[in-house]
Amino acid sequence: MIKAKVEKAINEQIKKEEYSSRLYLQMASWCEVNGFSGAANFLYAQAEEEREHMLKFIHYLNDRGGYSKVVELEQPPYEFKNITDIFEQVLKHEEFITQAINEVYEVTLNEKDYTSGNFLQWFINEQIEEESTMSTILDKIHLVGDDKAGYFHIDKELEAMAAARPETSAE
Ligand code: OFO
Repeated sequence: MIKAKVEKAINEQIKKEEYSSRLYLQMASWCEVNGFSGAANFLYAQAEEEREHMLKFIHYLNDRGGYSKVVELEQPPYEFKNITDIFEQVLKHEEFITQAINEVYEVTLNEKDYTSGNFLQWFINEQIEEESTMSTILDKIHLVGDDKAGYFHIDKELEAMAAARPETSAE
């Protein structure tokens, strides 16, 4: 049976992963209506991936004898200045998620729940990758220029990145 503190921490993380999914979904919708189909595809796929992360936590907690709960979520922002603004917010959010996962990991160590700690390793590695992807995208945006021509190029790049995305391994 999973310890109460670990169960609580994982339930809080389930909420954060679901929020991430909704945040990226909202951003994808903004990109879609503003003519950035590549960025939209990339963010729709990212929203899907976050949902997979949420499910991974849900199944794990239930399998360990806990009970996963889905709770009310706050409304994500829906007004954005431009693509730069969106990806700056994505990177900031991913940094927040990394911190949150580290905190869950700390709870597992304090509770001597090494199985859950081991489970969390996958997410720790995943966060390295996600932060690096988002900061590379931001670097490219700054490189091509934060103007219409630059956004046109970056949208093409994001289209290619969305098409080349590996299938999510968060089963
Ligand atoms: Fe973007 O990360 Fe989930 O965990």
